[in-house]
Amino acid sequence: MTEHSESLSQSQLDAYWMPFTGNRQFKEDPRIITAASGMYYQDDQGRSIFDGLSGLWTCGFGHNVSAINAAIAEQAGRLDFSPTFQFGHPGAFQLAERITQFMPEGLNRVFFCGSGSEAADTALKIARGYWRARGQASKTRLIGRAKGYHGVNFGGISVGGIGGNRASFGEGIASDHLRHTWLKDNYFTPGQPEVGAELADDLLELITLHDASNIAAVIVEPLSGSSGVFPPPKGYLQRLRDICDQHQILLIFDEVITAFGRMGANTGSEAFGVKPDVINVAKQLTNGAMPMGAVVVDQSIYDCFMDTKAPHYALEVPHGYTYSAHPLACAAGLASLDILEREHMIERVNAIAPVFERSIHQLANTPSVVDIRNYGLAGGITLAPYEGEPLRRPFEVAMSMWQKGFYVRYGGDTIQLGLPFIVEAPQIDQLMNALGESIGECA
Ligand code: PXG
Ligand code: PLP
Repeated sequence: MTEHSESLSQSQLDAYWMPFTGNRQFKEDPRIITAASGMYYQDDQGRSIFDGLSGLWTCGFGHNVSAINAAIAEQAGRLDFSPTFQFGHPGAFQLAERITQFMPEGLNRVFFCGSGSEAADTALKIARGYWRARGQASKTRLIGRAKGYHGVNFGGISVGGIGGNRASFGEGIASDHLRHTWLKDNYFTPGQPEVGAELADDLLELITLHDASNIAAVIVEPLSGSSGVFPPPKGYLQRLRDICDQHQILLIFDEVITAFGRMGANTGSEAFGVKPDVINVAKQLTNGAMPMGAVVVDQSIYDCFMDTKAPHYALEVPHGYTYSAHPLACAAGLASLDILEREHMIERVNAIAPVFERSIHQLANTPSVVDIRNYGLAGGITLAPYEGEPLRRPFEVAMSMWQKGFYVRYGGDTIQLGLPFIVEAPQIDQLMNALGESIGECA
């Protein structure tokens, strides 16, 4: 029996409650991926499908990277699991130091977790704990931004700014939101938009409302990914940084999508030239081969926790996950960061990003395209809603693309593209031609 002829029973299909999926539609018409290599998946019909989102923004180097697989296998044969509460294994320390080599100067202490959502809640707790350790326990308020995505845990959805992810779940953590930066004046701007830096002044209004003595941190994605790829307006992030500095508010960059190459730089911080106090990473850290997230903090934050009068054996922060710094994830992370460097992945992104930019913006005149945005190897296309059914068109476009042999992400009113770092011009052409056709079909 070939691998792609294996079929799933109805009761197997029924048993799995799929994440962020229309389960009823999926189970009527399953899309089953059985294998992957390089930039292509194989489905259970034996078709080859181009990976237009690098997994879920995870697999920039392509799939089944032999050096990563070998590192995981080697680690599994030596130390499969090890408790990381009160004990350590070498890979955790090695990966922590390795990560800091990709971070801005001073961000050199790393707390591990299992995902981007855990990174968000970890960073928010660190921010509150930091001010408490500094004797400013009233600084608890957390500020996010509209259209922000910080995962799905309670902290993350509270600061997150995607209504659909929060509205069903009742009270969260007290938080406020800056306005998003998606302005009509900027529609169809390649790269960073010119207009909108002044939107950072929303933070000043929130400071007037709450007083800085009650605000712990602002968390933003330097480029909002999940809600549709929104690069920051020129000057916007610097303005946020300046206001945070003036008012002693921590600035957290959620770089779960932007770190480790997708922006054509080590981080979004580097790409956009603004240094936060905390950077969250996940996804590309292991090229998606193992689940892992991390929160990287400025040394002054770590030092503040260590500067305590509590006994030296006491916990400085009562926080951590069973799978924090899992040995297999650490092995995958070390192998991935080696590849990022050795195979000049960031240079590759920078070389191909202009081709991607030209190509995606050629869809501008396609009917029902409202806006197109891009930066590095991330792209977002907003589509006009069908009357009364705002979410249907992107879904139909993505399904049409799947039929044509391309995986693209749809969410809300947008189609998102996150091409593998190893993509070349012919694949970009094929993808955009197919996408133009699919959008046309759903007009
Ligand atoms: N922060 C950011 C900025 C993210 O992009 C998370 C946190 C949460 O990470 P986890 O590992 O808990 O999922 C993310 C994840 C999409 C898409 O299609 C984006 C994400 C996840 C799945 C799909 O844009 N972002
Ligand atoms: N729930 C229970 C009952 C547990 O024992 C634990 C961990 O020991 C957790 C939740 C947390 O799990 P994790 O550390 O994987 O986040």
